[in-house]
Amino acid sequence: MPHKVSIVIPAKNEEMNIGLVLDDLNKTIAAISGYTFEVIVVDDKSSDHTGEVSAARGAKVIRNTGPSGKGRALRVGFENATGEIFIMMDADYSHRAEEIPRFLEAFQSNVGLVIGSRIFGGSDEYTRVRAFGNIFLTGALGMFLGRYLSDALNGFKAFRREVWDSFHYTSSTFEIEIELIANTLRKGLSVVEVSSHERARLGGEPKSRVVRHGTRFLLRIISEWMRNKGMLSSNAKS
Ligand SMILES: Nc1nc2c(ncn2[C@@H]2O[C@H](COP(=O)(O)OP(=O)(O)O)[C@@H](O)[C@H]2O)c(=O)[nH]1
Ligand SMILES: [Mg+2]
Repeated sequence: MPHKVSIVIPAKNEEMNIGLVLDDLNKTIAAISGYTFEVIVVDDKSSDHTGEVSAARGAKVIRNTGPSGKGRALRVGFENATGEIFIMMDADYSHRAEEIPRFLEAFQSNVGLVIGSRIFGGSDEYTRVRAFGNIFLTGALGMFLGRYLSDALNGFKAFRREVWDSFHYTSSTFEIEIELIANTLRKGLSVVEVSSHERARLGGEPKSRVVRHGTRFLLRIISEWMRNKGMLSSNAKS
């Protein structure tokens, strides 16, 4: 039986980009053998045609009817995903679907999570502030959680279903990147990186804010560390 892969794309007001993202994705997955795929777009009360554009390209569109946020949207998407491997990628055309085979090939026996690294692959979107923030936060994650990576924060990730199923996730926004890494390590699985090139967002407005979300990343790193030390209650599913 081929492995089933669920690709989950959080999208808020991305009508300018999501069509091209899904065109590339559909072309890529059609050429990959040995796996079956489902594509889920989680639309979050978009005021444009994100949902319609996605459905027209064959994606399963799920609406996040609760409060908005990338983390909340991804949680809704994973909850509805039926694959054994989950991939998350952005709707703004910054992640390259052609790299997906590289992520899938990285799943050796004990690998739980694969991260696309912009340090190896380069980024067209990095400002100095963003680059510094990413290096600082990725270093802080290494110090607190004991796994030194090059690019913890990239939203292009693939992970085993058990990394999702074994825990109750609570992230509302972008800090879900940290929660995924912490839970993979907690499960005793390894986190590896593959080279990934980030394009600049094609159109529309970015939703992340350096200070607001940078602070959330840091607080999340510290709270995951406290959880490891037993200072916070466990988030494992009973
Ligand atoms: N569904 C949903 N998606 C979101 C939300 N905020 C951000 N995203 C999506 O998350 C991805 C990354 O967001 P982006 O604004 O490009 O931030 P970046 O991380 O700075 O590149 C994009 O696909 C966005 O559409 C949200 O509140 N709801
Ligand atoms: Mg982006």
